[in-house]
Amino acid sequence: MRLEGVELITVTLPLVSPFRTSFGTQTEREILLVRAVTDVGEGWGECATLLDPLYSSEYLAGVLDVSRRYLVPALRDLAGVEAHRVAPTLRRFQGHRMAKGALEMAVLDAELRHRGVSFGRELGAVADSVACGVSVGIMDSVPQLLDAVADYVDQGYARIKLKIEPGWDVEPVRAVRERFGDDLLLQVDANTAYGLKDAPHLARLDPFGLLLIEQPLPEEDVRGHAELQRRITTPVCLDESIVSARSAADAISLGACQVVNIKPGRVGGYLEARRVHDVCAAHDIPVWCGGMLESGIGRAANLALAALPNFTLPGDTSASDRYYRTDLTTPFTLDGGRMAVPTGPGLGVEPIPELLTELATHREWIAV
Ligand code: OSB
Ligand code: MG
Repeated sequence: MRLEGVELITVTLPLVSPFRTSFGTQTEREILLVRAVTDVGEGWGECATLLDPLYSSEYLAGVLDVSRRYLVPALRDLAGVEAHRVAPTLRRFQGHRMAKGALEMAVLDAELRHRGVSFGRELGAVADSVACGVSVGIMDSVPQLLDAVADYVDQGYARIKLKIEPGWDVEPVRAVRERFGDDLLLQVDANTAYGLKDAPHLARLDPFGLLLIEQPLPEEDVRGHAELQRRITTPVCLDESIVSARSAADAISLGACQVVNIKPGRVGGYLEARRVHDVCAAHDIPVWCGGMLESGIGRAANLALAALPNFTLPGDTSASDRYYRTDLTTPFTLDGGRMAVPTGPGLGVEPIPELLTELATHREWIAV
């Protein structure tokens, strides 16, 4: 397969409601799509990066810069481009996993479409649908939160994740438990907002029977998570700290997590995400698929990944209408709390061309 060039396309989509986390409030999503053009056809990727470096060190303008300056040119050295050669070829450039992952995804999509194989089949999916959860942002008041959760529960979401931060943790969790009962699958995500000094406070979440607490401490504080886990009974789950299969193995060996959130962009792509899955499975550590407010392009691939056998907890793979009034693909919908894994070649979906023409804020062709 020969790579002829890559188009980087940005699209700004308004979110149906503001999404507040401990690191900021988003009212829209600047989506970066990658279109790989090869001699055997096209493929699509979606980059996980946010606009600003608040969740990870990557940011949209940085991804565009490193892609045009280093990553895409490096793929010129490949005689034949194959998805499994992309990560090794880009390895000498440090970091920039989300940028690399999006390129690999686009090349993989092109390759799989050509071979007539779906992402799910290629990655090792064992289910044709997956249970879906939803990530609920920090709200201005508890009544407002309860209304939002009630709406998601009515829609059938199989699990609720509450974003927390100091000042918005025990009370919202208590209120949701009181209103919806102990059977609701419930978990929280702090996005690094606490310190080890907060262990006694976080232990106050213990009585609520949460599935897990996600990334309470800073990204690099893996040992801190291990220490915290000795002081609280809620299982610790890592998100930001897990950047590769190796870092997952290290965190598990240290006792820093009992559960892992796998986001393909954060670990450099779907092929590494599968290795994270395999490492966790070998250690009996359950995983679930995180989300980065993706459009239907990223969602399609995330659903394929979430169908692997060790994805035993519902993920943040929510329906299109939880994020956007108009998705870039045919919308994904919930059916009994589950979503179908796409079965067509490659991702099984593509961006609606007229929507891209109408909504693209930047289009850049990089010839190879
Ligand atoms: O920490 O999981 C996170 C969104 C953006 C950045 C980080 C996170 C999130 C979410 C939303 O929680 C997940 C989704 O529904 O896509
Ligand atoms: Mg998270």
